[in-house]
Amino acid sequence: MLVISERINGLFNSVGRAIDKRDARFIQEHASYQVECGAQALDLNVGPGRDDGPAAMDWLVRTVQEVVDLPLSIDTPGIKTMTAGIKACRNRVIINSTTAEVRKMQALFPLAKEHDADIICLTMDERGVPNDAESRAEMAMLMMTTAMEHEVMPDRLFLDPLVMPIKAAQDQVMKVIKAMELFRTLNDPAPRIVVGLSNVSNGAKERSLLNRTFLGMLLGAGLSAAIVDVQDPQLMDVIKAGELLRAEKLYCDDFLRA
Ligand code: THG
Repeated sequence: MLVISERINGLFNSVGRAIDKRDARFIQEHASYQVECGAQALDLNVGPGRDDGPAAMDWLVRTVQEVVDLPLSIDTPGIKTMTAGIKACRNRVIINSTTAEVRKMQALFPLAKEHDADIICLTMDERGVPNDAESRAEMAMLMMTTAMEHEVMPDRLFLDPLVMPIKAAQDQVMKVIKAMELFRTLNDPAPRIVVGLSNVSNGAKERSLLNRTFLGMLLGAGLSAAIVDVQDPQLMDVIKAGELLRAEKLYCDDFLRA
């Protein structure tokens, strides 16, 4: 499973402040720490509601890639901010993300093609996130076919069924699992699937417990990648155990340290 760190995100106050002050040292230490914790890619998000989005993302990408060689997941809904991030990026790029909105697909699939990037496809459109699994699968299919029209092959996509907070939408949690089952029938080999795991526990108590329990369920349903809190050691242990149970890693008694 591809482990993507969620932590280089302006939503976190310390990171938001560091981006505002262009504090390269803070960001670089924080980014290196994500790698030490086991991150295999870093999600970069400058945070919502800033008027310097493209400049901030350009700076963030340049600053992080001075110390980290991993793929960078450029996380923004803004097409200008996305373009600035991709242009600055010498590491491998994951575009996070397009939606099923025509305007976004027309802008972002050509960028994915041009920069040989992976791209995350959120199963939502201008009307928002559908509240059933079938509509999510329909949108996934639309994004897969539109991507192919732009010569972006299915193996470059990650489908994202959009995890909702259990506190606000408890009935949506199992629909994500259902959507994943449908996604896996859309292509052969099955499309890759990614989630933002911590969404599920947003505003809830016992966040780590909810996150890691849900992660176990998602691993059983065929998850390929996840944006997670790599600074949570118990969560990272669930990933290691899950990789063994899915026979992606060879069993040994010392598997937590191996
Ligand atoms: N899918 C994709 N990308 C995503 C998401 C997704 N990117 C963003 C998000 N969801 C995944 N990343 C996070 C990052 C932080 C939190 C949750 C998901 C989080 N942050 C604290 C909070 O809001 O309570 C921040 C507060 C703090 O601790 O300072 O929970 O679904 N493709």
